[in-house]
Amino acid sequence: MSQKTILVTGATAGFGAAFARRFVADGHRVIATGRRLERLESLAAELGPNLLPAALDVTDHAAVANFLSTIPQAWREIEVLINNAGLALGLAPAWSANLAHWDQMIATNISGLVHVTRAILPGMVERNSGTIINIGSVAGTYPYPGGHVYGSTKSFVSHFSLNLRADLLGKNIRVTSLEPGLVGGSEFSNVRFEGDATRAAAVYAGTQTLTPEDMAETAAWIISLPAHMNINRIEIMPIAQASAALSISRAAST
Ligand code: NDP
Ligand code: 8X3
Repeated sequence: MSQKTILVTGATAGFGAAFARRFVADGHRVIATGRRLERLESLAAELGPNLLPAALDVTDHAAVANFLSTIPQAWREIEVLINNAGLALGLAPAWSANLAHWDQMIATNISGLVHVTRAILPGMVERNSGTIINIGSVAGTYPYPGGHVYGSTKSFVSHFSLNLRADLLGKNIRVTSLEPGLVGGSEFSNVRFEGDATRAAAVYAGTQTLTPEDMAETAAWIISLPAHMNINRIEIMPIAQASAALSISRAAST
């Protein structure tokens, strides 16, 4: 196995921290980014010199554009980019949802992801080598009440990934949209419900969810595949989840 330099966005919690732990354990070097630098420094203390902590808010377009120039030269040839930073905010119906929440989801899950991609991709093209894993969601394929903008940002992630492949045809650069269902053990629902721990815990109550480590296992598999193999999209649910959402309102009068 050759050592790769891997950039993970949103490595302060959940999937991102699990990616960092798994990739370092597998012998790779990880640039762990996010807004909460103290979390990244704790990861560095835990994982040693193969973890480079670097604060990066993906919605700060100037910081993203300058990012490579701010890290040591020896870490700038990114072989794997994991576009993981993302969030859902709220579950209110579209007519009463908080517009600031919608803006923040779009700024993070769409604009942030494309700006990071645009900053890292030219180096991959120059070297004719690289793998990008974009973290989508089953919410990008299956609608659910209150999912409106969050789900649509993840539809964007899936289709952007396929479109990148169209541009990259003929180059040795892989792009995958990794689309999980219910994953516990992260801060996702705490963020969605703005710190309401009881409501967040209820999302995972009485069921066996996927885990951030399952996501890391999947990403480790994707990057370990022979270079000619590209996983375009991969959708994963826990056995306890299925799509069964088509519904009919019977309340209308005839
Ligand atoms: P967490 O809330 O645990 O982690 C989200 C990460 O994103 C944090 O590290 C956070 O870091 C980072 N982040 C948020 N906003 C920004 C920003 N502006 N700039 C940089 N980093 C940011 O959630 P998960 O680990 O569960 O989610 C990871 C990804 O997986 C997300 O894209 C999510 O949509 C997706 N997903 C999650 C599922 C689940 O059920 N948990 C299922 C399907 C997809 P910080 O706050 O320090 O900046
Ligand atoms: C996270 C999964 O179903 O909560 O993307 O939207 S879901």
